[in-house]
Amino acid sequence: MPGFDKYFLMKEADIPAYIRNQMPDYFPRDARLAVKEIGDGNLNYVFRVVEEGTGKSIIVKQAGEQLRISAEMRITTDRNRIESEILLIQHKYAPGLVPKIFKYDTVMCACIMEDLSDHRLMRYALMKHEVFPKFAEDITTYMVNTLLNTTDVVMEHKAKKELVKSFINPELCEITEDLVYTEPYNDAKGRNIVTPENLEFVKKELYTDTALHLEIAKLKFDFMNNAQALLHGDLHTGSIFVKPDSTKIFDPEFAFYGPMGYDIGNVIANLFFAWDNGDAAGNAEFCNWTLKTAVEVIDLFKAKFLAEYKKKASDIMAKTEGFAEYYLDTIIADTAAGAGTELIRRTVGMAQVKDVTTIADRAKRIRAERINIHCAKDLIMNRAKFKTGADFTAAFRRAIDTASKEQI
Ligand code: SR1
Ligand code: MG
Repeated sequence: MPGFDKYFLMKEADIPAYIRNQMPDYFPRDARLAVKEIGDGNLNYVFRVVEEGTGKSIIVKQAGEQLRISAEMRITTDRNRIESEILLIQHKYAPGLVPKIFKYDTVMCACIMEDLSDHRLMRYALMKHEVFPKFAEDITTYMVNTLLNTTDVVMEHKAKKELVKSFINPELCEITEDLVYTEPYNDAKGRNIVTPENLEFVKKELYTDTALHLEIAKLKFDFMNNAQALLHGDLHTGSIFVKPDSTKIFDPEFAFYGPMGYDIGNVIANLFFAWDNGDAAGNAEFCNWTLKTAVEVIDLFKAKFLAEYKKKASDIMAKTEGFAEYYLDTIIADTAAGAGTELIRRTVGMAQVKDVTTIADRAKRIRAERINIHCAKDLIMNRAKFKTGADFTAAFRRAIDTASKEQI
């Protein structure tokens, strides 16, 4: 039996002994444990362990050295430490909105955490056109609390710099720098996935638009250099579990110090992907909910952020009259850009979203992709003009109008 004192990639059969090694008291000594690998992401292995008879359960998540999405891509297994440590911090700032971490193990690069199988992955629930009335409230509480509390506005500056240090995440950031801020505009590594019917459109709108390239270059360098807040770093609807009365945000292995609009923009873009799927199915009621929710996410974030800022700001200059509003304005502009870059990279890049890729009708899929790209360019090129939730959905509606007039 392995001693778990040297890293190896575990299989289902290794997990009962691993749990007994790490958490000997969690299950009775004679418990019969059923294990199933349930990982659905691009990177890691996730094992669900259930005690036969009682149904008591737990999750083991292990980082592999090779990525699931591509065996040629290798990234540090230290990402599991980053994920575990940020979840412990976020649990302090946003209790109830992240899974509980029981233990993490830097040898096997694995963490043991709360099983949230009574929740559903938000992307899949949205693809069934289910709505979650509490989502805007919960996600904005999570974002305001985890982001604002880790900035220089609130934190003592030397303590914040220590956090910046411990969340330096070069390899996962490089994935984002490549997949979000580079390849969608030039296919530099030949990894883009472009729907053939949209190839000419993508060449014109993305590969040869030099004004767009300049704005993306500015955003890429801001992403790499603006250590504003401790981000989740990959806040799409596949990183969120939901049930009607609960929201849990997980999988923050891309965490690092960056511009908070990156996280907020990801949430908005993924609501737009849900709209794409609902539109292709002709579900107007669901589509209205996605846009209403996008409006609420921006407007609630702004209101909660300002209220919390007034209570929590500790830096004497950050308390200068007008600074909070100025700072928030820059965050909303970054949010527009973050939504735009996510819309583009999930439409033409290597890592796409099932909301769009499962649209079976070709014409509807082409239309959805064009809506995303038109909206994205508006959000990026005019980012300083975006102030309210309604501004974001107005851009999306303009994109629908533009795409509807195009020949497909
Ligand atoms: C190579 S990893 C591809 C994507 O999956 C993750 O969830 C991130 O979004 C990353 O960009
Ligand atoms: Mg993930």
